[in-house]
Amino acid sequence: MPADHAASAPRGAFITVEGGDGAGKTTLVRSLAACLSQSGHRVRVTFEPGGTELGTRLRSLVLDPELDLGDWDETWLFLAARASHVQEVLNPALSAGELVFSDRFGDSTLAYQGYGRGLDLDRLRRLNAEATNELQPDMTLLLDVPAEVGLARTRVRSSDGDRIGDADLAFHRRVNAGFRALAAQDSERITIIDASREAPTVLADAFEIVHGWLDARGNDSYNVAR
Ligand code: Z5A
Repeated sequence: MPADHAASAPRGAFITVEGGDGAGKTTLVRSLAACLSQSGHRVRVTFEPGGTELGTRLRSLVLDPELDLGDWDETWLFLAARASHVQEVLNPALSAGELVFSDRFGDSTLAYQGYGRGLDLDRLRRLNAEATNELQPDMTLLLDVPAEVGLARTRVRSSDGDRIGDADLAFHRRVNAGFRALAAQDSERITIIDASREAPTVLADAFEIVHGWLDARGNDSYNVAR
């Protein structure tokens, strides 16, 4: 592509929502997307593991409580799902100028497989960079809730177990502490939101943060109201 075309090509915005199990990510992403669509943004909602045919199949494998998987085997499955998600969903949507929300992305691998399982963080960062071809979120909202509160929410919703959700409380506490450590290391990108409050309060905070960030960024190619 000629340089002048590359400079003027639309590029959407990529926002991820992260947090431990039951933090309220799915609830927030859906309602945030609805609010932003109503204010004229072209919004895409997607999630990991999933969002593609391969991702959906890998998701059922990696969460299957009957399957005995090693920690690195588990990691490769998440990375393969991510690579297809980037190629088939995220890059095309961003190239089309959309405002993309992903329920989980690379920080989940660092928090769960790195801080939770104890795998080498530098290696995980390198593998994440390879799987995503270096795609990084422009902004990340980290929903922070005590592990026991999040797990209680998911257990009220469903009694079906999964390989990762069923890990012990100490594992989920390490994951949450890992997310907070990632936010401390990259405070420009990651904003922590107290997700122990009621869902409408969490939504109001998140909307203000995202709206303010979009205004400050000033690039409204993903805004059809332009
Ligand atoms: N995983 C990994 O290990 N490595 C990776 O690289 C990636 C993922 C990408 C994905 O399964 C699993 O894979 C996940 C991490 C791991 N671990 N597990 N298990 P998943 O997508 O099924 O799991 P999840 O991401 O944790 O989703 P979740 O359990 O559905 O949680 P959530 O999306 O954060 O919460 P929610 O569905 O919006 O809400 C849960 C319930 O709480 C529901 O009944 C809501 O109505 C309620 N809720 C939501 N917000 C609130 C508030 N604010 N107050 C009270 N109740 C609320």
